[in-house]
Amino acid sequence: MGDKQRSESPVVVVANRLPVDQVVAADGSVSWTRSPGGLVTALEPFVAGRGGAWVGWSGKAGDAPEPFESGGMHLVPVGLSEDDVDLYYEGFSNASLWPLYHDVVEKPEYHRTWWNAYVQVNRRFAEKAAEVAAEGAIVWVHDYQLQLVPAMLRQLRPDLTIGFFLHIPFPPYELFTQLPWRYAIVEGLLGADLIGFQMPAGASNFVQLARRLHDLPAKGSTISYDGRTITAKAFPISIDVADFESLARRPEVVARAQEIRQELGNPEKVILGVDRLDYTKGIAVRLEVFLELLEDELVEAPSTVFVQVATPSRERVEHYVTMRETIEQQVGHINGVFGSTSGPAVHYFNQSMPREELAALYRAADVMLVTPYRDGMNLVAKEYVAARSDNGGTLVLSEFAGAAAELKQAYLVNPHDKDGVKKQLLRALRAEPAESAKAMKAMRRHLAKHDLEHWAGSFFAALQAEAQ
Ligand code: ADQ
Repeated sequence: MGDKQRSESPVVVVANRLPVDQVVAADGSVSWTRSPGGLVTALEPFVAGRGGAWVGWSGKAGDAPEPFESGGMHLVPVGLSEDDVDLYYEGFSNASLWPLYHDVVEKPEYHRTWWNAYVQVNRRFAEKAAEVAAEGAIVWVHDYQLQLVPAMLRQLRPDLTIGFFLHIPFPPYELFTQLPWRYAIVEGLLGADLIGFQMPAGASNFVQLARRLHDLPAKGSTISYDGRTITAKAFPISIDVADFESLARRPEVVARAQEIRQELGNPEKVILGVDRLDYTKGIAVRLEVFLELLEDELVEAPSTVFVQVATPSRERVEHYVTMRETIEQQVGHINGVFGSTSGPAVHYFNQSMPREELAALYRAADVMLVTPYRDGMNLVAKEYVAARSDNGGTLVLSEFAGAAAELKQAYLVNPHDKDGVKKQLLRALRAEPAESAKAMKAMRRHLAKHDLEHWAGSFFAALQAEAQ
């Protein structure tokens, strides 16, 4: 079985999650539906139809289901126990690494039990990948949950070409070195031939670490280690621009956008926020700024409304529970003071929404507020621009989101500077349509060329070049 699988997969993706969600019916039968995420769309063409495999967790604790075929891909589940989910996923990945890599916006916790689980689970992923990869295969490992996999995999299978992409920021030396297991993480990543980051700063932070922490010779974007040359480079991720744009152009989506404005009471201005409910996203600062603008009578409700959609996320991690309470209190306060019988000032939805509804919201919004304290890229900003084929709307964007390096015509803000955010939000609300259309057009031109296919294609090409 192992040998048969081995010869079958010349391309292997390794990610925390499989590209499908498990659905258990009332009668206990199990089926799988394709997950809506963009990553699947981006990687599918490189994996499907070539006998490619995808190694990942099903999203449910328990034994790993048997490997199966789906969408032309060989899917290889990795099992996580309840404890693994607690310690490896919610613990080390989401309560140690996530805050550390996002500028310690919240204080990271370091626990040896979490780390031990991280090592064990990473080994499990590496072993599965080693089983399914063909001789000389290309393996692409994803994200902060699996940073030890490259070195573990190389040890098991030195014949492979290994790429790694980090979807979140990579912190500077001064922050990273807090980590009690800093050497092991850097060594884990150095198992790859190519390490991709969202931003050039992440790549250079990593090269600096290799040099300063491990005393390795490094020049530009390359590091010499263990008789190999490793490249650390930026590959800014994007979205399927054409697909999102055509969704947003559908007559029913355009009609829904109008309907949304009606349902909101035909306000003059609609401000929109769309995020995973995460403390890195700066949702609270938006609410504070909106409250101050109302108090200062610089905006008025309900002629101006703020719609915030926040998908529930990591609900068992403590920081997320307290943050949600804070946000809900803020919304309650603003609506208590500034709401009226004709409607609230803030429309808050703690829900996930279908893509069609998101696209309609983007088209209904005059101002899109994207204010993360730190964000690898932020795809919401790119989705907003892709949705605005009418060249309408304005984007207020944190300079600490990776997207700010590309969407330069946005109203850029420092989310730590409330006066600055207030000023830019007001400018965006009062922008001349001709001026904002010009900015939107320029951002759309950039995105048209830098889409998801461009991202995945350039990473694969660079990885294939390493294989030669
Ligand atoms: P995230 O932190 O999850 O991603 P982001 O890039 O904004 O952040 O992607 C969020 C996705 O979820 C978007 O596609 C958005 O449409 C969707 N979404 C958000 N709220 C939703 C809702 N209420 N209902 C339905 N869908 C919703 C991580 C990194 C980012 C990086 C990406 C990709 O933190 O910096 O851009 O990976 O690499």
